Amino acid sequence: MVRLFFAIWPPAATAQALERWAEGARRETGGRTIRAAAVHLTLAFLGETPAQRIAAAIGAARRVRAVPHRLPLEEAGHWAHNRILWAGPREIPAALEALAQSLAAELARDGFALEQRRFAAHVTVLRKARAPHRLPPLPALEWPVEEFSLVRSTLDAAGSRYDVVERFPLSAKSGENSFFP
Ligand code: 2AM
Repeated sequence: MVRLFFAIWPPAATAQALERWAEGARRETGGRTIRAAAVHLTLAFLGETPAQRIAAAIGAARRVRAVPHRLPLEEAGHWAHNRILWAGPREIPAALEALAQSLAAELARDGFALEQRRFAAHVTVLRKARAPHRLPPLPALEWPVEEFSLVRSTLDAAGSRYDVVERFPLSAKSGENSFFP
């Protein structure tokens, strides 16, 4: 069995800025900041999956049709139920919602049982966080979404390690980004 999920990864500078911001917020919340290399936004969580199903997950993801877009991160918050501090968009961009929906539909067609709860686009930056009284303002963050990835998560002494199994580029709508002289 392997622990799998689909996610998008931010540019390194954005991930580093989020880690720095979380270090500041940690004075309020305690807990453990997510290191920059591990910062991501989960699109679909498969959980423990038989290794022989990896090919089916890749096949489903290759059928996804979604367009590149930008992901604004304008808001931060704390969830009491899982004690995470997160950053996310004020409103989920339509293209991101469409990407998550298309992926969920293609996975369902291949028999992957995903949770039915609504997609809550968020980036976890701190775990085991107390509710903050006040958070430092988020910096300006650039996140062009041009691909998504199937990722394997392995638990070790240092926490979760993430390894990209396969990447799936998003392609612009036909005609939009093409030029034939
Ligand atoms: P979290 O950051 O909100 O905890 C790898 O574990 C990724 O999968 C994390 O982004 C984590 O979200 C997400 N994840 C873990 N368990 C999940 C679940 N049961 N449903 C949806 N996402 C989950």
